[in-house]
Amino acid sequence: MSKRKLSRQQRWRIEKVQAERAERATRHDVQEEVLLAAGDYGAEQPGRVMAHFGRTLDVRSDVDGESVRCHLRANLEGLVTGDRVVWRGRTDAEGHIVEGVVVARGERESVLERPDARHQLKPVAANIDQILIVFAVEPEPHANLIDRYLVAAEATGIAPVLVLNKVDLLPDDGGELKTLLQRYAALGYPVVTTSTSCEDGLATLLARLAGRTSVFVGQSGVGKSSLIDRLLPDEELRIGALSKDSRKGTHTTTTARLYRLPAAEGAELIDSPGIREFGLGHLDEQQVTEGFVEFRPYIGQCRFRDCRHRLEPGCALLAAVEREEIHPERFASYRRILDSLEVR
Ligand SMILES: Nc1nc2c(ncn2[C@@H]2O[C@H](COP(=O)(O)OP(=O)(O)OP(=O)(O)O)[C@@H](O)[C@H]2O)c(=O)[nH]1
Ligand SMILES: [Mg+2]
Ligand SMILES: [Zn+2]
Repeated sequence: MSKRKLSRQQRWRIEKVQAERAERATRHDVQEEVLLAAGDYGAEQPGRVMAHFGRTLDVRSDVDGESVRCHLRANLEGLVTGDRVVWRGRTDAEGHIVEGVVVARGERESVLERPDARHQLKPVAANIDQILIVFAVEPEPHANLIDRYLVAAEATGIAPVLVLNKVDLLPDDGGELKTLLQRYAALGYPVVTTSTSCEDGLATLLARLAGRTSVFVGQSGVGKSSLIDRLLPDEELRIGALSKDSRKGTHTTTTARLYRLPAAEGAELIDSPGIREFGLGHLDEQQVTEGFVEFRPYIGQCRFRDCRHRLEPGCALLAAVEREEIHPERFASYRRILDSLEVR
């Protein structure tokens, strides 16, 4: 009996030792794997995505403000400019961070999305307070382009601002565009007129940018990158803002990039590639209707609950157009957008 007991105790001891050994071994394996995966990467630290280049990103450290080229953990997809991230840096012999790896994405306060060629919504930039819709005297904006941008902006819930650039090319009387701009100002939209050759406009723009993260959107060639180039004092900061495409002789921007503007306190501005056509196929009819801010008081006031505001009797929107409380061109624009949704 005692013999058996002893052996049982022994067995128990042996098992215990083996179990401890096994546990130590797996723990060691895990540690080793972590060390291997991390290489000589340092501690986790917070940062912000400054630009996105497919497989790699530029991340600015929140700690020292330096930008580092980073690659991504395999499971991290869909990061965009403006995203807050957690990353780790790898240092060289002198202790300089030479590259990094992004290990996690932070919560997004807001995200600007844009439909791609296949009408699929794709995020363009994150954590934005303000969308600056840039248009210009040249290329001349087609009739309802601004309305499309405004509807898209209203749907994101991020405040839009209209920026008319190249006012140096305006006729002396201001022309039709000035009149158009006044119409939007009357709707309550902040409006800024700029030219890369006019300090006044640039100062007004800077004042609007202070203390916020803004994104420039608009057609190609309206001068988004040129404006950023003028707002950045430092040659070094301007990298990429106006890198010339030598084949086409243009400055076409290909990736969204975040700039900090030292000329205004806390101003961050994201440049984004121009787009030929701003599709609204991702929105439904109600979102488009609500995207016209001056329609809002009349929504739900029509005689028929399912009123589509075409020819229906008792339509509150049509009546408001009749009374000139809604501008007929804005209403026509609204109709055009709805028709374009139906084509798809
Ligand atoms: N006359 C005039 N020309 C301007 C002004 N701002 C920009 N330009 C010119 O407009 C052209 C296009 O400017 P960009 O800054 O590349 O335009 P962008 O909006 O960044 O274009 P994408 O990157 O393709 O979206 C350039 O030839 C600029 O020199 C301006 O205020 N006045
Ligand atoms: Mg550009
Ligand atoms: Zn109606």
